[in-house]
Amino acid sequence: MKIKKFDYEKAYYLFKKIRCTEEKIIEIYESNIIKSPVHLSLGQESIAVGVALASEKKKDIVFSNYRSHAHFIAHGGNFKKMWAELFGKETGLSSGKAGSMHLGDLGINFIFTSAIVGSAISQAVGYSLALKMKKLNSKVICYHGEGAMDQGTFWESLNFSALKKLPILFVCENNGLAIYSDQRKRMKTLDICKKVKSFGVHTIKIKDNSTKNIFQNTQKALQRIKKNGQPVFLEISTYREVDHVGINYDFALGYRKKEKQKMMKSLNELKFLKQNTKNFKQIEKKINKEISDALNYSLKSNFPHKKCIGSNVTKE
Ligand SMILES: Cc1ncc(C[n+]2csc(CCOP(=O)(O)OP(=O)(O)O)c2C)c(N)n1
Repeated sequence: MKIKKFDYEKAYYLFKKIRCTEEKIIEIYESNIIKSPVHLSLGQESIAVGVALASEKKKDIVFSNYRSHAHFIAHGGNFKKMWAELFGKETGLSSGKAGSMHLGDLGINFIFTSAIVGSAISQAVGYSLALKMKKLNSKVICYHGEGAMDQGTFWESLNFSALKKLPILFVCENNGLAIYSDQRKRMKTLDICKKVKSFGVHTIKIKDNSTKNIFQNTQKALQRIKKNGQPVFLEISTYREVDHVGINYDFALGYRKKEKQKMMKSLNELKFLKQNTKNFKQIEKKINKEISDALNYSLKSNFPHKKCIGSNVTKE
């Protein structure tokens, strides 16, 4: 695996594209043009960007979950088709029948996601077993929340990956919340890495929101996997800015306080990346064009014909 240098321009481009995409979703959501619930990644972008930049595009296999816009964009999924999928159009990733919670693009090995918490973890481990058995020189990257670790399947899968020495990177995005339930109300032991280590898996914990730090640690983790073919677990502390599902702030619900410093983390990181990017104006222009092209494409596309509902047929 070639050692890569952190590329500020690429990081700014991806980070800004994720934020602009989700801000556009918020802007138009009330018009009902988006046909599915959305789980936004605002606040968590640095993880997707750092991990994706360190990964080997089209070689690594990516498993994500219903909160996948950031992962999908950072790993280079088909952007127009993603938008068309949100609009429920036949040109979408799943012909408009799956929506935001089920994104996927096999062209970049981004496996279709699911709303069932933790379901992708055992699939990801299974995929890494197949890679090993077929002696394919590739790795699996599996994004999940700390809430998914409340599922037994996580621990069974982790144990199996350690036992069989599988080439898989677990990326735990720890935002401390499972819907409205705080990690402290769900776990007796909060030290996630300590628990994972006891299964014989190497762990790396990242507490800050630095895209560069996440990139460097992911690169280290992937090199380690490549060298000794054993799983690595990355836990990254992060912050979810808006409601679990939907576009609104949820502080009025009273289960968490609005913490200004945490709310600003992502925007401060974006500012930092911009300060280190010479061509930021060109990049912003490019992103605006990509978004307006994707919106036009999706608006002009047709809804799937009703004969196609409930079948694999995508065209009438
Ligand atoms: C098997 C299953 N149990 C419960 C749910 C309801 N549910 C949806 S999201 C969620 C919280 C998951 O939290 P986490 O894994 O930390 O991810 P985050 O939403 O914070 O990104 C739960 C319990 C579900 N979708 N699937």
